[in-house]
Order: sequence, then C-alpha cells, then structure tokens
Amino acid sequence: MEHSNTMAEKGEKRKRDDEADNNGPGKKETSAGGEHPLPGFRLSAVLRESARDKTIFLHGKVNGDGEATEDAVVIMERAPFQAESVSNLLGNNPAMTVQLKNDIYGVYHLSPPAELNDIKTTVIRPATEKHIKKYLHQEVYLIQEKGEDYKNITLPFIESQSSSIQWVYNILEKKAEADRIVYENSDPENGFLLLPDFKWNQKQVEDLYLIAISQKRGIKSLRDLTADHLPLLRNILQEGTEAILKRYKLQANQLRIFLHYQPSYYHLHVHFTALGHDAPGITVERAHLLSDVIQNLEMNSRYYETRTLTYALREDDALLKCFKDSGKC
Ligand code: M7G
Repeated sequence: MEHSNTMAEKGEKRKRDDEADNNGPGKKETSAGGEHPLPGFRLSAVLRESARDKTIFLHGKVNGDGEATEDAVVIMERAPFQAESVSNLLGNNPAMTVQLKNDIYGVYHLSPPAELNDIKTTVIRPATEKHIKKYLHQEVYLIQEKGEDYKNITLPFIESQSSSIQWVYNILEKKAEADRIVYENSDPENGFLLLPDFKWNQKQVEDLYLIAISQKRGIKSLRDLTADHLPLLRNILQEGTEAILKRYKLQANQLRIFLHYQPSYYHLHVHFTALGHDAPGITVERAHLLSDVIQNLEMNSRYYETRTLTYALREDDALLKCFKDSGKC
C-alpha cells in the first residue's frame, strides 16, 4: 500500500509539473521543440485495434518540413485505473447517468474529470514501412533457425537492413530520456542503463516495464552472446533487480526478466516486466528468461551460437522470404 501511495504521489507530482510546464492545465501539450507532435494529422488506416485492451494503432499523414508530408504511426491506449484516484472520484458523489437499472443491478455512465481520462499516445514519426507493418495484423509462421541458418541467412539479412538504433545511442549518450534513468552502471564493457520502457506510463507498478540497455555496442542479440558476456548479464540481473526493489518495491521474484529473439532493435537489451502483467512479447516463441540465458552460457559458451532457435515471423516479413528462398521453410 505504501508503494501505491508513492506511485500516486509521483503521478500527482508529474501532473503538477506538467501543468507548470504548460503554464496551466488548459494549455495544449506539444513536443519539447514547441511544435505539435502531429501537425495536420490525417488518418490513412487503422492498423489494428483491440476493444479488450482498449488500444488502437493508427497510420496517418502529418505535415513535415515545408510542403512535405510524413508518415506517422500513433498508438493510443487507455491508461490503467489507479485505485486511489477512482476511490477519490467515487467518494465525491460524481454525476452518474443511469443506463440500466434492474433489481440490485445498475449500469451507469460516469464522465470522469480530464486527469482520469488519460490516453497514453505514442507517436512514431517519421514512421518507416517497417513500423507501419509491425502493427498491422498478419498471419505468423514459425521458423526453426539453426546456427548455420543464422550465419547464412539471418545475419546477412540483418546487416542489409538500415534499421536505425539511434534512439538507443541517444539514451546511452544522455541525449534523450536522461531524466528517466533509474539506474546506471557506467562500465563500458559490463555496464548498462536501466530506464522505463516507453510502453509504461510509470503510474502504477502493476504493469511495470523497464529495459536495461548494454553500454557496450555491437552485441546484436542472443545469438552473439558467449560466456564472455556473463559478467554483463549477471550485472543486469543482479543490479537491475536491486534497483527495481529500491525504486518500485517489487521483489526479484515478482519480475519477468527476459530477452527477445528476434528483437526489433539489434543492440543488446533486456526487458523487465511485472510478473502479473500480461505484457506483449512474452510468448514462449519470443521471450528467453535472462536467468536461463545465464545458465545456458555457463554450461556452454557456444550455446546461442550453435543451437536451433525457434521464433515466429509475420507473413510480410522479408526475413521469412529469405528463409523460403533458401528452401528452409
Ligand atoms: P525489442 O525486443 O527489440 O522489440 O524491444 P519490441 O519493440 O518488438 O519488443 C525493444 C524495447 O524497447 C521495446 O519494449 C520498446 O517498447 C522499447 N522502446 C523502443 N523505443 C523506440 C524506445 C524509446 O525510444 N525509448 C524507450 N524508453 N523505450 C523504447
């Protein structure tokens, strides 16, 4: 409970800071440069939506520099409830319009104040074709990638892609998100930065989501890991969990700590999520528990270089085409 209060207080403080930054609650929020994040937004397509998750993924056009238009991907998600704020709301006799009343059952419309109606909005702009496809619903197929398939098919494919990881370098160089860093080990070989993933609004620990990013560059994914990386991986596990316990009061055994294979971004990073949170990307064909990764490398330094790794690829994924062209699936 003590922790919920801390989070709620932080949420309140953030709200006050936001209001101060904007010179008042009514002012429109814009990006740091002052420009609106989505100038002149026109919807091109709804990529995906989920009534259950209360999310919608949109592709649209916005005004870029001069006459140019830019593609944008916008992800809108209704924020999870916070017990304290809803209990305050209900305790203040809010206006409730009846929709249905039958015996002991009642359904009402309640229009909450603006601060409880938060829609987390993630903007990717300019969005690449890959971003747009990432959120489009597609059939998926399993790949059984042998060690040699990685060398002959996957690695050349990854190297041919111009997928940018500038956002990762911005974080490592403190050019972006520096104020969000939760923990830092600055050792260039075995150090890392821990910060909230941009999937998490940081308002409640129930859906906690942080990422640890390796200081060392050039470790693309699980496939590159050998016993030489054990000190780095052990630091992430040990110091990452300690930092989360200290800041968010969640114990190590309440966390799911894993790597993705394939990842979307080829710079080594580790995901930390609340165990009770059904986060995207925790399926068995994608998530590899960090503790298992460490044990496997302790047993065999070439484990991830040599073993067959199974993962799913979307129908339109160019890597799937490479596997098909090589007669491997
Ligand atoms: P991944 O395993 O490469 O791919 O994880 P995924 O995105 O398909 O899961 C990258 C992780 O970094 C994801 O959890 C993203 O939500 C997160 N992420 C991506 N970007 C571009 C940013 C960013 O700019 N800031 C932060 N804090 N997190 C990001």
